[in-house]
Amino acid sequence: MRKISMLTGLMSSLLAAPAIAQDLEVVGRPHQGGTGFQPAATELARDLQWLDGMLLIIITAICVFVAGLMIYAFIRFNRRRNPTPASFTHHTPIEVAWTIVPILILVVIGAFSLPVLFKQQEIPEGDLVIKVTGYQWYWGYEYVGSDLAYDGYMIGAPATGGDNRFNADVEAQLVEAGYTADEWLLATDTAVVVPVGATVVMQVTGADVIHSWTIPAFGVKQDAVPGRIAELWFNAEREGVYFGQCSELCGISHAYMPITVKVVSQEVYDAWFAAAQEEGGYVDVRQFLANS
Ligand SMILES: [Cu+2]
Repeated sequence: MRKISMLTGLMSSLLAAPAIAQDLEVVGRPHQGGTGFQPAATELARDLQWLDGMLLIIITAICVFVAGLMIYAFIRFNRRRNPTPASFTHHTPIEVAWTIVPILILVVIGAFSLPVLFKQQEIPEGDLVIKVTGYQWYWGYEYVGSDLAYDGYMIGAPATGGDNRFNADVEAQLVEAGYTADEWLLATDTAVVVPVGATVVMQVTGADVIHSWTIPAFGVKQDAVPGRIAELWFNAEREGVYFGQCSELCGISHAYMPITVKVVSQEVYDAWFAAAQEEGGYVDVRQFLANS
């Protein structure tokens, strides 16, 4: 009997906190020595990565072909093997071929890349609209249609009591917030929190100079230009933590204004959003789940 109650107790505690943000897997982050893409978490990112792979095949074939022709010419037509060179200057069929073939290659590339570009640039109706403003050197977020607004600073930035350098205190703050020491320069004190499977539209602008908001695993990047609103959209398919960094040189602390996005289940998002609204600002997802 006791065993059963222990089991049910364990079960209910497991069920009560199935998605503690502490357990939110860090999905989108760079890796030491990594050369490939971060795992694609949106259709846009998958499309981009597929296109990259396809282009790599085409350019590799072209490089091999051109290098092969050159090696053949070096060997077949060097002064020793070919002491009296031909003296013609034009060869119409070859000239037509080397004009038409590259055009065809570009048309094929365009036929595959333009739809990918249009998919990024045609902004759908958002289930959630967030305005993001780049400042020297942090990001401000406003959940459009609500009062919820907060800023996101790098953990270790002056606003969090640091001086943009790594030290034991910064490490303690990172661990306290559920990150690891090597996520310094990526982790922020607040995060953009969005539901999984929702179409999120980001309205991107800058307050002082041009910044750029990006999440590589989502396949999105948009310049934040003062006086203009640009939009990007994504629909994250996987719960987790995703990192990005300001991608437009914006001043001395450009390297210290990263971006953190936490993708959570719709239920967690709804509860978090209500709590954050009540609180009048950002609520830490992990602490929120631990306390609820
Ligand atoms: Cu920047």
